[in-house]
Amino acid sequence: MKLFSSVHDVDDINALVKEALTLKQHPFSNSHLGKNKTIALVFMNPSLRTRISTQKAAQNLGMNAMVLNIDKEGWALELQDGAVMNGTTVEHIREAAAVMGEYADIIGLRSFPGLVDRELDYSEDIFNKFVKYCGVPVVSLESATRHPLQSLADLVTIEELKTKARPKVVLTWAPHVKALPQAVPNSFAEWMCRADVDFTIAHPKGYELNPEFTHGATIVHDQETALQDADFIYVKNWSAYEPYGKVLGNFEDWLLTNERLKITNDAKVMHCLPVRRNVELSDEILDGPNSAVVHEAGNRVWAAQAVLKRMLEELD
Ligand code: AN0
Ligand code: CP
Repeated sequence: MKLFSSVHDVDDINALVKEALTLKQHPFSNSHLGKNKTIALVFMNPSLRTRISTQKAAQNLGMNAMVLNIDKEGWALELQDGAVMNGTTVEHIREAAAVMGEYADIIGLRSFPGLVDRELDYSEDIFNKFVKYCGVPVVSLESATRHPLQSLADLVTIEELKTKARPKVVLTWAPHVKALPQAVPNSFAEWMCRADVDFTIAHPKGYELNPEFTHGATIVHDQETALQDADFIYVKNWSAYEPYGKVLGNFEDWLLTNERLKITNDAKVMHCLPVRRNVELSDEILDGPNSAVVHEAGNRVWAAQAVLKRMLEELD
């Protein structure tokens, strides 16, 4: 694997899930694969889980991991081709990415969307430029429109915790105080539409995701209807796709409660984290027996390790 930016970069998602679960049982079974290999984890935005789980995954494979918070510790990057750089930007992504490619065998990149220009965000301008100029395999640590390591960890979690062959999985929108990217729900939907699950998306009217990601899902605008007999509930806020990046209203009644869990099949509740308590998810759910959020975050290591293993196996 030379690129991990979406589900489209994976031939067989079930095999990758299986690989992650095998690595969870035997974390150090491939610890020679990454000997003398280096991964650079480049962050243009904050992170807790992605940064540490990917670092740990790399270490389990015997790699060296270097982390650069380029937004805080690097030079201000210019992204425009042909720019006359007489303003605040100090270094062009052409040189910055190429130089990092000299130091690393694999690069991980996190680059959130601006949520202003939809066309620009959905063209994955920053991520694609980085891939083009760095010249080494790249793994997405969440780009403008997708978060594939999260989605793989989510699928691993569902595979582990499911109690029937084809569970019902519901992605539900939740309230938030800020405009958040569509990357996590886009990506989750894209993976679930290819997994062996019965997949429903619930959101208030106006929060429709780009249909490119949701093709094949059942989409409803009533949370209660969606939750009927659900085995997994994936809670996430996102801003509108149209009008792009906007918060359309509070919809406080979309906050999941224990009362609402009663109509589910004792559903496990998932969230990628970080979560705002009592805004996106209630204390009673997060502290209750149905919460799978910490378990899910733990699986980020095995998802990252499965992907890095595939990349290391194909390094020149
Ligand atoms: C980010 C998002 O919603 O994409 C990162 C989630 C992993 N969340 C926030 O900015 C709170
Ligand atoms: N879920 C996730 O990607 O968390 P971080 O933003 O903390 O990396």
